[in-house]
Amino acid sequence: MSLNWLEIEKIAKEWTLEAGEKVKEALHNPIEVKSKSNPHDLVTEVDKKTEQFFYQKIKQTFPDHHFLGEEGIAEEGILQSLDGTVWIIDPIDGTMNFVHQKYNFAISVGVYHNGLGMVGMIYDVMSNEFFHASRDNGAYLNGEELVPVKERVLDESIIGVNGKWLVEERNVYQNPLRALVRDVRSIRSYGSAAIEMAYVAADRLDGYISVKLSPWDYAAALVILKEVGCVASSFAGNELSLLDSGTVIAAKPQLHKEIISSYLGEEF
Ligand code: 2AM
Ligand code: CA
Ligand code: CA
Ligand code: CA
Repeated sequence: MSLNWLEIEKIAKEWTLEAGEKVKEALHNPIEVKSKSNPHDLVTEVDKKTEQFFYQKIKQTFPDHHFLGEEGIAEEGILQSLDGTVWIIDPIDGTMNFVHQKYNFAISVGVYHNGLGMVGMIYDVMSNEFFHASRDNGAYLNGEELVPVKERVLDESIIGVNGKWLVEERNVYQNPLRALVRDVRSIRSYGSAAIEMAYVAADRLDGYISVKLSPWDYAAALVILKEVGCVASSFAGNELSLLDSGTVIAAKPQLHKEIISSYLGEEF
């Protein structure tokens, strides 16, 4: 990795820690909450301010870099291409947890160059766990290197999945997900896709599944997962798009293959 990328990684880390401090401070005051696409899809002033913080830092420091964030702060609007250097940021992943629990939420920062994941950071703000990786340079949790993951068979695996999807009758994946949940050892629902994927990388979960995520939910996680030998794709096994939303399965490679071939891989 060239010096340039080490610099970017260092700066990204500083900004992410600084943003985390601001988010922690914001929890001392009442937080205004609004709904977005549906009553359960929440956003707060803190989400927007945090995204604004990154956008301003990036524009000041790297005027030629591009920006994609969940809350649409960038004046360029929606990103059309992955050419050049692109920062893909979820200012708060797990907003419902942020609002209700004041715990279990993360800042997720991915830096891509011509579509390749170069740097990924997931900062679990309240538990002070900082996951980061840079391309071909390993993945780390609070500075300690994460080891390449070891496989676990499906019936001894714990996967992250949102239990709500198992009872939503209109969800086309309801039955395959129920079958999967029946067959694994157990499931967990932490409510932050970024944290759950970081947990896969750290061997706390064996896999994570979501019926709908967007690039800012997984941009950082993809960089981290790759460094420990995990894989991520759509349910159909296709590469995840950084410009579009869709299904996501992130897991240890053998488990990933098995879940796709035995449960999720067919077209629904
Ligand atoms: P968010 O908190 O940044 O919105 C919750 O199960 C996980 O799914 C969170 O990581 C959440 O990210 C993500 N998610 C993606 N799209 C969502 C949506 N439309 N509504 C709620 N959570 C969503
Ligand atoms: Ca959101
Ligand atoms: Ca998110
Ligand atoms: Ca978010």
